[in-house]
Amino acid sequence: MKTPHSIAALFLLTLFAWACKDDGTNNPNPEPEPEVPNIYKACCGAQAVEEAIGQGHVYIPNIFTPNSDGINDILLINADDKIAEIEEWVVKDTAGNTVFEYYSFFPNRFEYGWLPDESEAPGGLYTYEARIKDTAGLLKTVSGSVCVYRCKTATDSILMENIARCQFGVQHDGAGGYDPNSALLEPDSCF
Ligand SMILES: [Ca+2]
Repeated sequence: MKTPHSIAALFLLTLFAWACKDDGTNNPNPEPEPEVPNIYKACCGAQAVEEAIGQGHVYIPNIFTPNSDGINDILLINADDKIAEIEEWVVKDTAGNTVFEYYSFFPNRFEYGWLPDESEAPGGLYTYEARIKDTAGLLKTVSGSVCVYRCKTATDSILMENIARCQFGVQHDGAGGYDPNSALLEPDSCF
């Protein structure tokens, strides 16, 4: 025969078992959340290209921000006046797909730069090769990497692990080089 004490104990045991049943919230070994890949992780990990070609010099930034705010929107091959022509410029994504190519054009011209929309080039790292000719006819191939950074939110900048190493188009010194003292001009809402 059950005593009032044993009934109370049974009630408490039942209550405990009910509270401890697996409802998905108290699993001691939950599945880890799938990690969202950091598309900007490798950005600015390598320096911008600053290269002498014969008597000429070129500067190609390692980041640009094609969000149509007028600041660092277009990737250009910047050069001094001893560079005559870019014979070929090919940009690829990390899978090796060509996303942009242009042939036989002058440096420093916005109309010959790369301004990709998001379907063409989502945010992330890209590589390129450019065959560049100086005014004496010397040809040299330069290669480098560049980050497409879309400035969607200020928190994107948290993903930019190498942000201090980013070198922007507006920091071209006007003679095929990088000027670390010039302002990058990007708004605080972006970085
Ligand atoms: Ca921009």
